[in-house]
Amino acid sequence: MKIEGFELRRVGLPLVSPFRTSFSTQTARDILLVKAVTDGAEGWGECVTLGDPLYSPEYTDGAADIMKRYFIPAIANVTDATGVGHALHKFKGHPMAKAALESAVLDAELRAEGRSFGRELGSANERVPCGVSVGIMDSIPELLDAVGGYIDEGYVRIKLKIEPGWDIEAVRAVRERFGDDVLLQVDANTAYTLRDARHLAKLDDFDLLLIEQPLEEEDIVGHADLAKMLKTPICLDESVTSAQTASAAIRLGATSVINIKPGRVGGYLEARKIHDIAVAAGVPVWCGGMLESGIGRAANIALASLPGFTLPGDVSSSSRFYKTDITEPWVMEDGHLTVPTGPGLGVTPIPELLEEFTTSVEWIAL
Ligand code: OSB
Ligand code: MG
Repeated sequence: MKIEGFELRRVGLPLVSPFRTSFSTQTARDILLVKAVTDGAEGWGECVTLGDPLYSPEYTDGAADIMKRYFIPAIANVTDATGVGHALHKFKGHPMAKAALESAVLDAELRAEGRSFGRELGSANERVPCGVSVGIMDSIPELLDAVGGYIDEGYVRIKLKIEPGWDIEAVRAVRERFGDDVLLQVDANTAYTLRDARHLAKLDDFDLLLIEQPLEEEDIVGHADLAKMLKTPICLDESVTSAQTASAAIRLGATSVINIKPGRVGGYLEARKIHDIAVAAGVPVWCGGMLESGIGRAANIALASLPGFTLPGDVSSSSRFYKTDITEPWVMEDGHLTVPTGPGLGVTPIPELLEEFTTSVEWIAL
């Protein structure tokens, strides 16, 4: 396969409601879409960076810059998706930018060969269960309304974003209203320190599936210490940036569940590696999300259908975040989404919608 060039396109999508986490409040998504044009087929990748470096060090303008300045020139002679990772390995960091390019090339390769993402990655299920990530709200009644709405829609697992001042009482209120059968977990996005261990141990009363990333990204040993003080299982998100850090975190006892986000670890091929390592270690995994459009969502659904993904992921309907998606919308049925089986991602942007939401386009010829 010969790569002829890449189109970098920015797409602005308003969110259906503000999404507040311990690190920011988002009201819209400024998506960087990558299209690989090859002599075989075209392929799509979604760069999952946020606009500001508040979740991880990457941010969208920086990702576009490094793609143009370093990554795209470095993959000019690459002939398949595995070659992308090899050619970019020497460059430090920027996993989300690397992942977007690799995904676009992988999609082009698979479309040209008529194979699906799911088949390529090792899909074991035709459908995946859907979880939903619920932002921090202004009040408990507002939270209960939101959670009730998601449960009515059929989501099989609820994740509450937490931060100091919005944690124990929020969880207690949701348990009291919706009962003990709801699969419930929390995500702190690094908002606590080890000094909060006794406070966080109060979550042990609520039979949570897990607490996601309570401490700082670099603090693997702190998470291992915290794990000894909590009954609630610890699940790392931000800290797991590669198969290597995943192995280290498992070995140190810092994580007993892993959130696999393909962008955060440099792509779907590295994500599969982490899945394989976790399965070998008996560690359950689930697929994280980054408010993806229909493009990134398609790939995540395929990944989430691998056998080790035994917990519901942050894999939701398009309508969770967007009134209008740029692909055919992903619609949950009976709490599940169906894994796409068409060539590559199995979906493409709808040209009129893509046009409508595009804010800029650049073509980089190779
Ligand atoms: O920590 O999982 C996270 C969104 C942006 C950045 C970080 C996170 C999230 C989510 C949303 O929780 C998950 C989704 O896309 O459904
Ligand atoms: Mg998280």
